Amino acid sequence: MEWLSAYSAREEDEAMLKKINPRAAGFVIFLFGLSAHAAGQDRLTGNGPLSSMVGGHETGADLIWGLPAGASMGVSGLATLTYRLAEPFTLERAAMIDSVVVYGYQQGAIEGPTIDFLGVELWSGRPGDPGSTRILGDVALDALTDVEHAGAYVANAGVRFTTDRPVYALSAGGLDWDVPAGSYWLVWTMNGTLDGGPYSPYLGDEAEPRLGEAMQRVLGAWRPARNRTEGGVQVSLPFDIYGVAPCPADLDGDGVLTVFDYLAFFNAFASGDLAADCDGDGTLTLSDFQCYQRAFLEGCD
Ligand SMILES: [Ca+2]
Ligand SMILES: [Ca+2]
Repeated sequence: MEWLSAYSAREEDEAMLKKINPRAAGFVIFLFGLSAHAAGQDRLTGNGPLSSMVGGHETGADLIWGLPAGASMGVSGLATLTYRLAEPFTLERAAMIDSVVVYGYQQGAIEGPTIDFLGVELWSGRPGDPGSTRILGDVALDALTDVEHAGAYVANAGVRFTTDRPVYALSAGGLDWDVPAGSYWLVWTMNGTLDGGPYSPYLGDEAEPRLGEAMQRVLGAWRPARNRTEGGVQVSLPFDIYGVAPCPADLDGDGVLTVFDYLAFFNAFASGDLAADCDGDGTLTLSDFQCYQRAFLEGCD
């Protein structure tokens, strides 16, 4: 199967895809299906990628800038001041959410992680809106089960060498949140042992932040999470949600797997619809064909 690995790079995937007509793509799916292996926890949804400057730091780590120059580098989620952060997400299919991962940093955490508390909740709508309520979880309870360096540093715009703001991936595991398909909001709050923050970095490229819908609760009131304390733009915060969808390949939602699910996948892929982003990396590549074929073969739990 050496020829398969030759097509592992994303650019090559895309170059190859341009040459594939739908009939040939079906054949490719068949071939890739043979090499599929069973998957465990799937990334159900999320926001990202965490860094668009992969390897952009002088150490070779990934880089995240506060943008534009002079803006805040992150958004505070400090639990002791009852700050909270929130991001919306949609589940296309019913799922059991096992864990959520959010990202945080504190300036000066050069000897290891200093964030030691993570509270998470699932909300029915945008926090602060009339009718939006907490469904599951409790931000007052510590749900932090794992802290890992995310391989990225936050820095001021244009700076590539500072290492005093390492970004940590904060996991809240073992949630067992059983939720139907629908739209939700993830709410979280953090504490750390250093002064200042913890802050969540926000998404962006080398020039500007990615506009988003993130919310921040400050002094008891929800407001848009922004890249400046005063003014600025509403940003987008990185997070990942992992779990198991009992019938992940059922794209038309009728509860069984048929050729129409394949057609739905092809149509979504052909039209650039991220419903076909089976591996959840935010782009449509050959990897998504492999992922979908695997999901189809695994069927419904
Ligand atoms: Ca179906
Ligand atoms: Ca993908």
